Amino acid sequence: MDHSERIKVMTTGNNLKDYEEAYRNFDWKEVEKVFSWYETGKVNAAYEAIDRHAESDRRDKIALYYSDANREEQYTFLEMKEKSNRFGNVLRKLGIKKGDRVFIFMPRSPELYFSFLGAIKIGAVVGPLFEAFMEAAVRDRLENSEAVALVTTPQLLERVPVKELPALKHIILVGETKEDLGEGYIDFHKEMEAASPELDIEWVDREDPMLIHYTSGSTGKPKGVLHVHNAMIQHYQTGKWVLDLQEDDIYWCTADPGWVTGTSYGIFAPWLNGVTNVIRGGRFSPDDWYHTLEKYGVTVWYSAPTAFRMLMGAGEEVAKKYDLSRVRHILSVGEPLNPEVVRWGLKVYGRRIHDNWWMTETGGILIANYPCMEIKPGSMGRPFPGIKAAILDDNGNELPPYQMGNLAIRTPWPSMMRAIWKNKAKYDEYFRIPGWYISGDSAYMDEDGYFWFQGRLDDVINTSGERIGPFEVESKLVEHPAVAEAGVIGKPDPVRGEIIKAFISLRAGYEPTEELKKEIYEFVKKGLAAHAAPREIEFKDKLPKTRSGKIMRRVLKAWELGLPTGDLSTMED
Ligand code: 6R9
Repeated sequence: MDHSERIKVMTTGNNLKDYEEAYRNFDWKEVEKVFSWYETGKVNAAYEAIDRHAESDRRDKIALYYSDANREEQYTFLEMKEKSNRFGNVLRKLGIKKGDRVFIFMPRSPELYFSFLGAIKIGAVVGPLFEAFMEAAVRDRLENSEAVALVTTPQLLERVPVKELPALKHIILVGETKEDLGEGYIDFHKEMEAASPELDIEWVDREDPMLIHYTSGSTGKPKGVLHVHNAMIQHYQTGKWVLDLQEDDIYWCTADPGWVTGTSYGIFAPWLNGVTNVIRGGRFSPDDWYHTLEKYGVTVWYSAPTAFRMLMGAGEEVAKKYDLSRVRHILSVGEPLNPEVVRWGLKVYGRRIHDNWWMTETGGILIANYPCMEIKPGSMGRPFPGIKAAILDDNGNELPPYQMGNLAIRTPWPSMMRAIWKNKAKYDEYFRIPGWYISGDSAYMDEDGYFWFQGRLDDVINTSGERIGPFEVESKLVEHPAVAEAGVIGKPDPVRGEIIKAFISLRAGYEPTEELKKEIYEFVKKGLAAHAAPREIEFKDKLPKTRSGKIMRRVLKAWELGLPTGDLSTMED
């Protein structure tokens, strides 16, 4: 059986054997043959995602349906090619070249996607940032990456401390500005109009950098996870076998490109597969989302447990108001997907929600429930063909079924991160057991080879699918004049997965009042990001600490959950 036939086998029918056969016979090299660069040796992921289709029968096919409260637009593959070409030329005119970091800090809009693709086309390294970030978060990321250009809006510019960022030379503003901002500021629309729709693509090496996503660890500042053009191999194939993308699909991934899901599966997977992609801007509301599904006739829908739980919370009646009959396949990532949500989805949407597992660092889906197999609600599924997953003990020994340990992946795979920006030591930590990538998640495998998530092994908090490093929040908290010390944990929450809870000891002279809690909450919200602000605050006279002075978040968590505190031998008196 050749490779393309196997593709068919994975996506249709309902047969575990299809998966097992694909798993046995799979070879990433076969996937490469889909792309022109297999023959030319010249690669550019944005070319493969857009131009390849614009130069084929798909040229007039809708690539992007964009809408928000004020806009409703559509673009064909040919139009996407020309728009991104124009933006590539805008950057080139500024002298931006291969390897330069170009960051994008703005809400979802067609301009965001033109910028993203255009920057990649000239070989720049793109860094997308959530619009929710406040000044400190923006500064850390632009500083660490030494970004030379930033695409943003006049409104968000207030949160960019331009004077503190010597490397940042160009700011491209999308939207009207009241006054002329002077040197270094460029008007996006004016420049786009003046630019040519033809572009000499920067052909790069498959291992050349393409994308940085910042993500949180348990200590220190956020880490810049670097991905290369080669990742598209994985985006393409997981798009076929996990998202089940087919020619006539209307696909909607609800994630923002500030999150890796919004790039790997909000940009690359659908477009590499030549599929029509829906982008809905604005905030979540059940009516808005169901309306979006109905209006575009979405067939494949990729979202996250938090959203599904909120939809469940809104009730069946809301869903019943809309025609969701076109939806064929539903997927979820980001946190554990509760079996209850899967059952509810089956009842209300008539479809099972397919959970899958991966991380910013892995670049693409590694473990999934496939459309060709029965899913086990509560399980993340089985490894993607070409991927070996295992549960290891701390010495790197593979553990038998049902034993909990480190969820690990055999290295390498196409979309694996290639570096943590300017932090080799952090990068190496993931690969401390030779031949393996250590995820930081704990899990077990059952006798059928399905993986079951158990928890994070570090203190990283997962609130509404977003990774928050407790250290970043604690650092912000102690900037508040009333806060002496702070320890931050994730507290289980039925809708958000976890919420951020802060334990705070106050400086002398401050009273532990409700007003102060509100004030501290607002302080973090304004200084860092709304999603990083502690929804719960508890004042303590003293925080549990190790003798070396580290706040013992594990003890705070045990207190919170009423669990035994475990080994306290390292705790100070
Ligand atoms: C894509 C993405 C990664 C962390 C990961 C794990 C958690 C992701 C999950 C899941 C349980 C799933 N996670 N998928 N936990 N079941 N299906 O989410 O990337 O933001 O880097 O988060 O999210 O803890 O280690 P990222």
